[in-house]
Amino acid sequence: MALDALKDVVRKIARSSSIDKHLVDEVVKDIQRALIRADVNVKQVKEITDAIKKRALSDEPLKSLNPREHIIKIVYEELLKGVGEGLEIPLEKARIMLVGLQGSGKTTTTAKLAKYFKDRGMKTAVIAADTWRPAAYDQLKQLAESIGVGFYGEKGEKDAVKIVKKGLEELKDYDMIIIDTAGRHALEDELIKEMVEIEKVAKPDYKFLVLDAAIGQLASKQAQAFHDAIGIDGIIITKFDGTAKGGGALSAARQIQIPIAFIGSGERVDDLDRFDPAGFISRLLGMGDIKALLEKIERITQEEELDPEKFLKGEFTLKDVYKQIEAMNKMGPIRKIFEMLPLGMSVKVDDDALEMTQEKMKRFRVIMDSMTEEELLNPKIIDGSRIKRIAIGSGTSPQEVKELLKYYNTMKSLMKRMKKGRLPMKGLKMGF
Ligand SMILES: Nc1nc2c(ncn2[C@@H]2O[C@H](COP(=O)(O)OP(=O)(O)OP(=O)(O)O)[C@@H](O)[C@H]2O)c(=O)[nH]1
Ligand SMILES: [Mg+2]
Repeated sequence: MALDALKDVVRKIARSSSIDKHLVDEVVKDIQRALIRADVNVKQVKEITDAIKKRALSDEPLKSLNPREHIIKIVYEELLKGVGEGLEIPLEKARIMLVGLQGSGKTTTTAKLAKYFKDRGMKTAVIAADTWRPAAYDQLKQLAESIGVGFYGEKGEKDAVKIVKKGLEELKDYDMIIIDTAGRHALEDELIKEMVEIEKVAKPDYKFLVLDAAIGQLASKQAQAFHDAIGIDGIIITKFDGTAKGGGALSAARQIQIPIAFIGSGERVDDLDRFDPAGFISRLLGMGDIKALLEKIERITQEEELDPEKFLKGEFTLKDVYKQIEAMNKMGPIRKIFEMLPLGMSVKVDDDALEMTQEKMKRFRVIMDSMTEEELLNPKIIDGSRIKRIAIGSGTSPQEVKELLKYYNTMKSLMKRMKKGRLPMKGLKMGF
């Protein structure tokens, strides 16, 4: 991703021996290049980098920061100004209507949102109001079933407005209702007419435009057109994972002054994050997003009935590991968790050791069943001969037992690192 180059900029500043005009020029050029490559609007790039340059050479540094931290803080603040606002949706009864062009990710995002609100304790349902694409009904129905939320749709019915009307009646006991609509190749009159009619019936509290990040700078034109046609309350950027041009959609939101509500970065129903500008920029710069990570841990440990304090301290035994694995699985791929840690704070591990599949989980469970109570509570005592015994007892191999132990140890140290990150950071202290 082009924006990843921003992490290198921060590294460069952090490693520089002194801060002078030469370094500032270099840094500004690097940032310009990164933003332009990411398809951020050129005028905006100039605004951001001009401001960084001006402030870097004239602002009086805060006493608590060294000159390097001072520059990083300026870069952070000016980029933050450049992305515009986020939109926090209170967990109250509401209706959300998604609109967007064909293939932008509406149906997938409908499911992701449903999961998001369900995970936060809301009684959630979705309505399949895309009567344009024949497979749309099945796609959403399947997704809704897999995440366990309510669903309403009428296979074969061509009148989307009728479906929405009926759906709202059927689903009146639900708190959060998300409506998936049809897309078209372009914003044609027919699509506008349908959107307006659905809106009249649905009376959504939020109309979200789903924007594919891969369209880069075209995003601003598209967003403006939808906004003019039906009025948009927020933007959801999708496919942020698969494109170098994500900066285009980010700057579009800023240009037309519509908040970004969520960012989708993967095909799984969990790959959706609320857009928190500070956390987002912090992550982009490699400074991590400890706040979001802790929120996530808090929520998941609650679900799994684990003690978040112990979890974070790495105080757990193999007995807890099964629950831990479940909890970690819910947090999404380990790679994404690492992205939330500041650079230098992340532990070096190979992804394979932590990537957990259902099958691996089952095997780990069988292995744990062959351990004694003592071994489960104090895994340190598991030596070579015990490994052999456990492997034979569980019908696995010593290799697999070792893999479980490695998993356990890595998890422990990862949690300890996170705990450290929770300590109040002075200024912008980072783990370089
Ligand atoms: N990598 C990635 N793929 C995504 C993301 N969101 C959606 N997709 C994929 O994009 C494709 C289109 O997604 P849909 O949700 O069907 O798009 P849609 O807007 O409903 O499309 P129409 O109903 O045809 O208008 C699917 O293959 C999704 O898996 C994302 O955030 N990242
Ligand atoms: Mg769809």
